[in-house]
Amino acid sequence: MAKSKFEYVKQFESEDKLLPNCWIVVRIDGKGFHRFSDVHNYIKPNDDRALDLMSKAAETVMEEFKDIVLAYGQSDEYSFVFKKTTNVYNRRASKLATNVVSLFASSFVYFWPRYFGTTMMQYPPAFDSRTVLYPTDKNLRDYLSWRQADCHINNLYNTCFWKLIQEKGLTPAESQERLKGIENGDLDLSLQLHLSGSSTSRSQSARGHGRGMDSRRSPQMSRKLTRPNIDRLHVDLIGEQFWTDYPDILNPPKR
Ligand SMILES: Nc1nc2c(ncn2[C@@H]2O[C@H](COP(=O)(O)OP(=O)(O)O)[C@@H](O)[C@H]2O)c(=O)[nH]1
Ligand SMILES: [Mg+2]
Repeated sequence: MAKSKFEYVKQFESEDKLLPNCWIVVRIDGKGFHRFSDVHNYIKPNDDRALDLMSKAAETVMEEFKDIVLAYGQSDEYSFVFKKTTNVYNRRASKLATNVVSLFASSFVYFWPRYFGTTMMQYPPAFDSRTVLYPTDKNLRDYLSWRQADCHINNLYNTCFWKLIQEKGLTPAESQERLKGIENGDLDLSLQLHLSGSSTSRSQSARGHGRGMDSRRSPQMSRKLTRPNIDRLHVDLIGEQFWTDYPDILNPPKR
């Protein structure tokens, strides 16, 4: 068929194919969730309904994209790790980022009533998305450690901040002042779940399955989710144990 004279405009589209042989991480993050969480009366500092809804949306993304080997989430963000050899959307960065984030956002809205009951959503939330390449396994593990360390630090601070307000009657300004200059190591709290964030792994042959999970959340965490091989875990990603228990994540079996 003859091409129209307008066809040339296609040349303005830029090529954004990601390098081969690298881990692809797509990270999504809620836009203005400081306000969104306030407007919807999220429990401070951690609202389990919100965290569970985020994990449900992440699982929906994993059901659609079979090449995601691991997802890690905390607060209003989620990271999705695609296996190195994935060829989904021909590794086009914008296709990957936009499809993941739009499915995540629509799932967040779709499943909202399941987690928030009669609490109405007051306005439509938005999420941003980016793709990042990690050439080595170490880079990937360091990336996940970075996000989990961020989760620890924020939770230590937030938990102390809100405890001083809720239990000691301080104002937010007084609480902030009190915590100024205190080292993270001194904020000694046993909040394993909230400190760890949520990981969702696709494990074909996890050795020692179930180890390292937080027992306080055991009914939920030991539950098999919609797809039989997607598990919701609350584990330490920084140490060695998780990677020993789930060797398939870094070395997915060939299909
Ligand atoms: N109260 C509460 N707030 C949360 C929770 N999860 C996320 N948030 C809020 O969401 C914000 C997310 O951080 P960030 O992405 O940096 O801020 P944003 O630019 O406003 O989205 C946090 O600072 C909190 O205000 C939660 O479980 N409870
Ligand atoms: Mg945000």
